[in-house]
Amino acid sequence: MGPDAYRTAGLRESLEDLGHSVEDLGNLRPQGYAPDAEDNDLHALNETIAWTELLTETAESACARGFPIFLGGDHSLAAGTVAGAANHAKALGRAFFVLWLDAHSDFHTPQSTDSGNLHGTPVAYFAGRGGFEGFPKVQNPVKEENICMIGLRSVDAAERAALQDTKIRRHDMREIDENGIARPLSAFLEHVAAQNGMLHVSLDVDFLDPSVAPAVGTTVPGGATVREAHLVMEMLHDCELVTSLDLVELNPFLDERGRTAKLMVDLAASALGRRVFDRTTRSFS
Ligand code: 4U7
Ligand code: MN
Ligand code: MN
Ligand code: MN
Repeated sequence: MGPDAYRTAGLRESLEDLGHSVEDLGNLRPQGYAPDAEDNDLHALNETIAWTELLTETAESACARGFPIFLGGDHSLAAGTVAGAANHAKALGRAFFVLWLDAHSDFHTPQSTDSGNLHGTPVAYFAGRGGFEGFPKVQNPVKEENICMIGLRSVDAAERAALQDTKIRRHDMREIDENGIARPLSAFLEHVAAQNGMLHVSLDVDFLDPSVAPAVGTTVPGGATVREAHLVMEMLHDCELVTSLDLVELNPFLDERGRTAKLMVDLAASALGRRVFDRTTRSFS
């Protein structure tokens, strides 16, 4: 139901108001996957594998057509969208980067997850961690140092242990409270710009504080404010490095008169250029 909630909240109109031409490619649905084995502890394993295959192909071709915005749906979709966007960057000979805006690190493997929820695994998948039997092989794993997580406040012990051995950039809410959100983002964008990279942004609704974005199954208190989130999106537009975007984890059944969907649409509009006043500076340093 997520994609339709974004449509109802006026995603197309918001982007057209900014002068963009918008093509809605409609809803996807994978076909013909087998039922899961009885002894399997992972939720919707075969369906998620089928989604990953379909989305990897779809994302790669969509990246060649324009600036794709992938509407979820749960965050497991990023296994496919990021893998596909990475393939596209590789074909162009460009470096590829991911900004992960989320309360969670989503760095479980199918073996380490306690919940069996595959939406807690996509970063491990596209970073090339093993253990994803049955999933398509990741052709172009995203380099650890090219991944930046902002908004963290719920990281499971197994994820924390695995992340400790990586070069993934991690910024939790405490750091944002102390130093502001612009500082770690600027540092990462400098790094992307230095390599003339292509940047995929994955925005999980639960990056936001549940008081402003209640429509998500995995609320964690202490999230980003409306202004922190808009500032991130405004800086992302100004840097001119973003080439694809996920809007994920919206559950319209949990929304209050569409306000979470509307906020997510407004954030997408900020990322694509909406401003109150023109600014003369386009620098992010
Ligand atoms: B989301 C969790 F245990 N880590 O694995 C898990 F806390 O895409 C949550 O970021 C995963 O919303 C959340 O189930 C996945 C849990
Ligand atoms: Mn997530
Ligand atoms: Mn999350
Ligand atoms: Mn989730």
